[in-house]
Amino acid sequence: MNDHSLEIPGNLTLTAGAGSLPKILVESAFSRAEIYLHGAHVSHFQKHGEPPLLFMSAASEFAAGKPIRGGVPIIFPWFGPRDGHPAHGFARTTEWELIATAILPSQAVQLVLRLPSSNGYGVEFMVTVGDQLSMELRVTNTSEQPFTFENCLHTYFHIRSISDISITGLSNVHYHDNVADLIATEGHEPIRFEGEMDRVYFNTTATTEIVDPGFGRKIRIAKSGSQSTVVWNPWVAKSIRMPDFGDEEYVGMVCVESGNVADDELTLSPGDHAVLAVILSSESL
Ligand code: TA6
Repeated sequence: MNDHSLEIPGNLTLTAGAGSLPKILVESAFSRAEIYLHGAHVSHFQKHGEPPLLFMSAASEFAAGKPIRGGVPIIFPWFGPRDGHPAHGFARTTEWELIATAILPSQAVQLVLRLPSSNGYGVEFMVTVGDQLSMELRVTNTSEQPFTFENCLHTYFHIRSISDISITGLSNVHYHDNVADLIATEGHEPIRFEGEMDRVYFNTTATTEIVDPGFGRKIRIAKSGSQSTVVWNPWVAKSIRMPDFGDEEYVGMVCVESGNVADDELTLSPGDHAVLAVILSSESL
């Protein structure tokens, strides 16, 4: 367990969460959040008076070596499957260390977690909980060799109904469709869902928005240090195949993920660093 001296009474406390995994509870003037040391995983964020912004599966595991199904999984140092290794890398199933906490002049609560690593790179994750949820994943190459990696904040959003939402901001962007296994270009209309969707949009720094009439809100996903946006909903068949995800839970979630994956992978020279930043905000429709 981390040093309780980093706690901020009334704003940031360490407790035992699901599966007795160490969890950080954050209360800001605007919102509340929960972050597990397991995977430095933001599992909850909710502005006062709004529905939760993030989806969390009721069937999620909370156990050593297992990814949490929902919230914001940190995908590093690779995205997707890799023979003989866990899909989406090991950062999300590693126990991170809480190394700093602060209350900002804006009254937002900020915390920094570090990935214990001696593999020639340093990884820190800064979370700022206020009226918005800001996250920054900083990777530094501490070795003498170039370091190539993928990263992604694989965010699960809480929505009222997948059939009613639309996503804007990706018009005319090329993407790889992992369902149909083809390359295509997004049209001009907002993205809507009628089945499983698993698309990796390339070369895009665009801010995207989820328009959710069911909850009467628009969620904005602004990013920097990211060339890829992934849009995913498992729909029925894949939901049934996922043991840590309810068969019907696909209705109330959508993933809009920000990172650098596949052809957008990053290579750092010795001593260089890269910061992937995402700012999540919401407003009434
Ligand atoms: O982000 C889309 C994706 O790569 C999908 O293909 C699906 O596998 C999803 O991630 C979840 O992956 P996980 O390893 O968390 O089950």
